Amino acid sequence: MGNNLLLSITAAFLLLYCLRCSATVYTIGDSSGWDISTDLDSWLNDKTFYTGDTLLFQYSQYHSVSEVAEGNYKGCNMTNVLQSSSNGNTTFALTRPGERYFVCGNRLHCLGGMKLHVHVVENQTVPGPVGAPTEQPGGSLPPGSSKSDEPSSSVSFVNPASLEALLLSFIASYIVFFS
Ligand SMILES: [Cu+2]
Repeated sequence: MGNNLLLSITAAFLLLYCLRCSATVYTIGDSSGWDISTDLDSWLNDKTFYTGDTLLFQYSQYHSVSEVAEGNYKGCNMTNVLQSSSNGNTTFALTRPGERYFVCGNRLHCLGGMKLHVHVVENQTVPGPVGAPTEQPGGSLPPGSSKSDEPSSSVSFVNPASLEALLLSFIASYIVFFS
């Protein structure tokens, strides 16, 4: 009995987790890392970046990573850097849809191709109009609250509402007890 309860709780957590496990951590260049020799264009092939994903830059002491605006990216212009790091292990969270531009802080490396342009799309559960800013105020989702102005038929998997958690644990219990 106690075992079943534990199992259903575990199952519920696994289900909840998997509904949101689409978030991916991308290691730039995979095993080659963020390096002048890495073919970043090939690495970018067939990759789609969604909000919630994370970019991981791993690099040697000869490199760094800076996020810059589009114009600076094109010209490898290192003024007005948005954010920068040189600790060899840097993550950038893709929190909103749009364009992100990264360059190596060494301008010669950047000119040699050590630069990365990432197009971030809204997580697929929210189809929304293309190019329109998200209408959620700051993306703040207080736990346990539900939006009353949304049609009840469209339950978004992005929002870990408590109702959803409750439903999931019921489903999990059902699976455990009848298997
Ligand atoms: Cu470099």
